[in-house]
Amino acid sequence: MSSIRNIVILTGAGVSAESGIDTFRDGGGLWEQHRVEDVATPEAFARDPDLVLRFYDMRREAIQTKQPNAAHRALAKLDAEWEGDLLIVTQNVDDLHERAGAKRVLHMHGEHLNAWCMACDERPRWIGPLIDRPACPECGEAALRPDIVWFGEMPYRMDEIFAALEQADLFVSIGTSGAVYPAAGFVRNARELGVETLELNLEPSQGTAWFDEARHGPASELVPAWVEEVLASSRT
Ligand code: BJW
Repeated sequence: MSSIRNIVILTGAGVSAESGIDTFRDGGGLWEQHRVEDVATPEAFARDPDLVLRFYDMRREAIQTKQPNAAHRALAKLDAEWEGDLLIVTQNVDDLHERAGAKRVLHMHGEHLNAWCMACDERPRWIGPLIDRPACPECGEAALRPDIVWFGEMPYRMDEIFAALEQADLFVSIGTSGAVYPAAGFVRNARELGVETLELNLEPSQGTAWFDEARHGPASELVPAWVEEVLASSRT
């Protein structure tokens, strides 16, 4: 591991699970309470905007009461101390990586605390509800939607992600089921590029066979232990 300089880390809902934020596909996860096609597609928003806005207003409010856990803090420590390139590509739409202190974070599926104005294309910071159709602070139009990448929409900053994978020596996937593409394909992209791959997840993900190594258990235990390991190896 001492030859590792550039790291790409993919995180998913499992990283925030121990902060009390529901995952998507575990028992009791979000999709058991709401059919995904009812809330997380552009078609659903066109069909029933009130349902979709209420769903996201509820979750935007809830995440503001949650706190980062040991996994977020360990990744923030790695971000602060790692001298090589490092990119935390998160599928999560909460802000717990940032609140733990991480700086090199890319939100490929958007952010709860942004709105997206469909009239002027600006993405203002947004902490309150959208259900009452507030005016966009930039253009004044009542055309704000959650800044969330729904099924069928293009995830953000894919060029930056692939550029980071091309330079990476290590790809680590943490707390994600490997069910949603293109993120689920990153492990195969990394392998094709000759990048070492590691999975840290509660249980084997759908893509677990693609990883060089997989460790299974809670992120709050696996991630701090791995971070200490990788930082120690960089000092030898
Ligand atoms: C723990 C833990 C603990 C628990 N410690 N671990 C057929 C084949 C292939 C692809 C497609 C297809 N049909 C359609 C597609 C494309 C589609 C897709 O992938 N669909 C699949 C369902 C098949 N993808 C898209 O549409 C994407 N766009 C796209 O593809 O554009 C075209 C394109 C092509 C080529 C290149 C680039 C682009 C957009 C996807 C948008 C995803 N959006 C969502 C919803 C956001 C809205 C919201 O938040 O409400 O994003 S879906 C949802 O899933 C959310 C998540 O970010 C994402 C991933 O979920 P995640 O994070 O993996 O959570 P879970 O719950 O699935 O897993 C949690 C894991 O944690 C589990 O494994 C647990 O065991 C573990 N865990 N506790 C450690 N304590």
